[in-house]
Amino acid sequence: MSVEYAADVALVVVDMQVDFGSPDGSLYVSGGEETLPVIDVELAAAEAAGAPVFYTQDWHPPTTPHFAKDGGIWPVHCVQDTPGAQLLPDLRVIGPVVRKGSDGADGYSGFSVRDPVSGDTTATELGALLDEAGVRRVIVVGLAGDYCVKETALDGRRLGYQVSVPLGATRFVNLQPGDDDRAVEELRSAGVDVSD
Ligand code: VGL
Ligand code: ZN
Repeated sequence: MSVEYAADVALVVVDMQVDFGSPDGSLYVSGGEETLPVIDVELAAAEAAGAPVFYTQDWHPPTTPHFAKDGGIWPVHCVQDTPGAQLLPDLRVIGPVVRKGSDGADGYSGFSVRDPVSGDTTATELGALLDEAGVRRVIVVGLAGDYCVKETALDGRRLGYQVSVPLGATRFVNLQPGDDDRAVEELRSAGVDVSD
């Protein structure tokens, strides 16, 4: 276990969904399923310490500027109520699930979504849930390290939390070679505690 859990330390499990974490998923993140046992250890540690646990779920409508077919960059993935959008069957779920992207909004952070037309950002309920629980540190795990995990961690810093990302509990898309190293550098520059 990389981090000490406590009642004011939350574990945030990002987008551990079939389309990202299953080898036949439509936006499979290489090695994504290998994070399951690692995340399971984090879940057990969080649970034992009475630390709150939250999950995010990418939850897109069938048409959204997030998808390449509609002007974005991604293959169709995590469409609401489809099997690919389900949390991985082997993931233990012991806390609330925050969905993002539901109304066609874009963006990668678990804390906020962005209107693709106006660019306005709106908060998801994650920040309020963390504050209600009195959280000061957030441990961010899941998929993918260069998108939703990174943006959730960076937003967490902007919102004033201490943030940790244990690298064994994430995997990277690497659209461009080296995106993983660049993401780690960006996280560290923002004051995120990135550990192996
Ligand atoms: C994600 C690409 C597109 C992620 C979501 O969860 O990291 N990546 N949508
Ligand atoms: Zn998405």
